[in-house]
Amino acid sequence: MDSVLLVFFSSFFSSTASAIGHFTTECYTVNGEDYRGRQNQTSLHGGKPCLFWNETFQHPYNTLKYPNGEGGLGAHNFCRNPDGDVQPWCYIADQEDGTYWKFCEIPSCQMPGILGCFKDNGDPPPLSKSYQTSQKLTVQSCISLCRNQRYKLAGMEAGYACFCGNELDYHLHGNAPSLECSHGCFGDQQQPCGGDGHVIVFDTKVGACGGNYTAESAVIYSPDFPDKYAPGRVCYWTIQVPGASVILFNFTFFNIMDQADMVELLEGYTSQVVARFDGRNPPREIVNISADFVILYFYSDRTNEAQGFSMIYQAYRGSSSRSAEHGFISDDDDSEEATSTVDPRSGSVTERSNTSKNNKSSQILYLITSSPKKSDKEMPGQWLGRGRTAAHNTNLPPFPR
Ligand SMILES: *[C@@H]1O[C@H](CO)[C@@H](O)[C@H](O)[C@H]1NC(C)=O
Ligand SMILES: *[C@@H]1O[C@H](CO)[C@@H](O)[C@H](O)[C@H]1NC(C)=O
Ligand SMILES: *[C@@H]1O[C@H](CO)[C@@H](O)[C@H](O)[C@H]1NC(C)=O
Ligand SMILES: *[C@@H]1O[C@H](CO)[C@@H](O)[C@H](O)[C@H]1NC(C)=O
Ligand SMILES: *[C@@H]1O[C@H](CO)[C@@H](O)[C@H](O)[C@H]1NC(C)=O
Ligand SMILES: *[C@@H]1O[C@H](CO)[C@@H](O)[C@H](O)[C@H]1NC(C)=O
Ligand SMILES: *[C@@H]1O[C@H](CO)[C@@H](O)[C@H](O)[C@H]1NC(C)=O
Ligand SMILES: [Ca+2]
Repeated sequence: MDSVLLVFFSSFFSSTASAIGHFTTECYTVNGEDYRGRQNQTSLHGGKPCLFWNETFQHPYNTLKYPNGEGGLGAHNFCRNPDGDVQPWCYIADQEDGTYWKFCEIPSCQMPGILGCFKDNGDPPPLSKSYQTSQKLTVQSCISLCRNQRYKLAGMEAGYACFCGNELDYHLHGNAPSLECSHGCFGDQQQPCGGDGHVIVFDTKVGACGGNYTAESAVIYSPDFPDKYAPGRVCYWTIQVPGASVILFNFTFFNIMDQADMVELLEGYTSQVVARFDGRNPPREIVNISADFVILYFYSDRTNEAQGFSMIYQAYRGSSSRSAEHGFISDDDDSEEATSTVDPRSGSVTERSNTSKNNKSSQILYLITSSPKKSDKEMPGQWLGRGRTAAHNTNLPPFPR
């Protein structure tokens, strides 16, 4: 299953190489509110040209009203999602039918974990194992339903229908443009829940509270993502990549408002906390940890929930950052002793890893050293301004646009 997904992802996101990982998408949120790419027409094939945000003063979203780059607006005409709609969009020159904005079909903007949008003519349905409808459907309510029944895939259709299954016949059910799946969920109009005769399919790992990762690269989402994380969540994920000497962690989206909720990265064998993030201390750069085993920990208290985070990690072997650029893991050579001395400047972490200790993993007692209570008092870092997503959605009015 994982290899099927990997093949799918790598063929889907094959256009450009990113600084980290093989996920070359420009979007890590389900609705592309984090899209900061440069597509300036509503579709690459025969789309309408987008208007410049610094010239759309007849409409609610423009650079006079949002002069500080809120929602990614600026003196450009790139597709954006400043109001938390289901997809990035832009204003277009007025049409005769009264249309003055359009969703953008952006191939490079697809949250990892979405397998795609597929046609469903019902015979057979793309995901056939379990089926439910709900007037309060959200992406995560469907994913949770399927995950709790141990299915690997969850599909949403027409805003209120949820399907579960383990396999999807990509050939039988053609891939459709994401626009066809941009019907708002009945339980949250900002999330896409498929369309008429179209099902949007997610990996049920999205938004799970914990998990075990061994791939050299993957994306991990906060619990309940893309919904807000629930109160009282305590989750941990193990990231253990045999043969790795360095694992890099890039938080591509981070929206945690309060100081009690937090994310930690722990060295796997010692359970030593190497990085801690919360509302006042969001991640500002990539975290390098020289180890082959890291624990990601999340805690939320009983108030003030937020959307959480998405994080991509990439493991490397080799002893310099130069070789790290090319050093994808080959799993048969674990004789090399890791002697990585990653530059300890600016918040990065230097740790020795010992590949001969790999077998400890199966016996390790997951001991989270910093209990939430303890952490309240020893909060590192200082107030340096909000995380890049903190101002998002909160001060922008909803419709009309
Ligand atoms: C982290 O990931 C984002 C999204 O892929 C990317 O734009 C950014 O450049 C990465 N950060 C670094 C330092 O590579
Ligand atoms: C869109 O961007 C491309 C490349 O940057 C540019 O050549 C083109 O003129 C732009 N189109 C519009 C409508 O601004
Ligand atoms: C808007 O921005 C574009 C690109 O920076 C610029 O060419 C144009 O003159 C600007 N329009 C106004 C009204 O300032
Ligand atoms: C991860 O592995 C641990 C230890 O083997 C196991 O107890 C736990 O259930 C696993 N978690 C998941 C989500 O598979
Ligand atoms: C983290 O590792 C990357 C790749 O090895 C390197 O480019 C970057 O400079 C490192 N960052 C720090 C702060 O050492
Ligand atoms: C690695 O672990 C082995 C066995 O636990 C130990 O003998 C060796 O000194 C360790 N090497 C390093 C670099 O820590
Ligand atoms: C690690 O575990 C594997 C299988 O679990 C075993 O074959 C191997 O001998 C172990 N290696 C060490 C160094 O204990
Ligand atoms: Ca909280």
